[in-house]
Amino acid sequence: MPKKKLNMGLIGYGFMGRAHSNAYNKVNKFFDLEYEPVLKAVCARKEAILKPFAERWGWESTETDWRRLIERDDIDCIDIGSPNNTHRDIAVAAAEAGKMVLCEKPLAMNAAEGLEMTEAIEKAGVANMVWFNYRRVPAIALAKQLVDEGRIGRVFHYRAKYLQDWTISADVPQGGETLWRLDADVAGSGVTGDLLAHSIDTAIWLAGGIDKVSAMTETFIKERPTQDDPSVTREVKIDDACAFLARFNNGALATFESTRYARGRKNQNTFEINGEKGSLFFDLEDAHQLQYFNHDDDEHVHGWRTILVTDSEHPYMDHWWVPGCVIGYEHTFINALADFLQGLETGTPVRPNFRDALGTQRVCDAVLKSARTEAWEKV
Ligand code: SOE
Repeated sequence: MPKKKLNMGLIGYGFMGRAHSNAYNKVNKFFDLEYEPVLKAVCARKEAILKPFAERWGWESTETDWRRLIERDDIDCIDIGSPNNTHRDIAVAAAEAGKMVLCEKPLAMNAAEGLEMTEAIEKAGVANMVWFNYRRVPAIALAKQLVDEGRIGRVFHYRAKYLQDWTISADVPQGGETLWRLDADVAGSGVTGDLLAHSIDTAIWLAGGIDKVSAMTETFIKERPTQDDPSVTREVKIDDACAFLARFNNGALATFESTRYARGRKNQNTFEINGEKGSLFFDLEDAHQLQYFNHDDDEHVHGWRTILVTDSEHPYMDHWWVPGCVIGYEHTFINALADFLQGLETGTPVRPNFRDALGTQRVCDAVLKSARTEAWEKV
């Protein structure tokens, strides 16, 4: 049967531009889907970088103004892979033009923007998804399955860490094409929006909504040179590190920690959930494994088991290789895209949608507020 074509317009050619372009190229090779994304147009301001990017990834055309991309009748779906301070305007305009919208995380600079975007999307009634790609790590999806099957029972504790080390040197500049994550005017926040948003999205998915938080943040290096002009030094306004306590709506207690100053940690995203009947532990640096403790096991074999999440019975793995052959980071985007396309096919919309991501954004806002007020803040 001929596939239904979905004409994509991607904005951004950075890290996420590559990850998403790769997903568009691969998804129909590994998943049997009614829809097929067509790489219609990619958009970014710098044509000299854009043209070779488009050629490399197979984009049919280019635009240097996102408004023009949205105006085009031959584009069905806008994918926002540009820096955070562009998300709101693009998403609202795309929704008003009746386009489907995919958006990179975090949803917005703050919850007020996120609400505007969510309302525009819901008013337009367009299909949407936010790329919280770690939900599509098979081991994390398996954790969700085990929680939903009741295997760990009532949750008492949730413990999340998201650690990196790439900004320790004071020489790392801020702002500009590749280092906008260090510029609060472009990123909105530091590790809270960039890294903890992932941890919060996963936590809400696995353990339910968060009621209130008590946070502390620190900016270790107070001034940095700017990337575009290293002779100019500016104050750093992002949070380099953040730790917070949280209470879930269901009464569970949680701790979250994130930093870009954990020497030796490159992308260590972990969580442990302790429930009445069992516990789960995951570490993104060992992404193909899920650790599970089952209290119902006979006592003499009690112990943590390590599940190698590569069998065809495991989430997503029937689309990939034979048991024991692991998949990686880029596959999480392909899995997410497949879920989005399947949602169009079945009429059951994919999650996380804009409304879900707004929930995460609200937690981020409460965390940053609590760090300022030094008090517990309701989400
Ligand atoms: C930051 O270094 C970063 O690239 C995040 O922006 C991504 O969301 C995360 O998945 C990997 O780290």
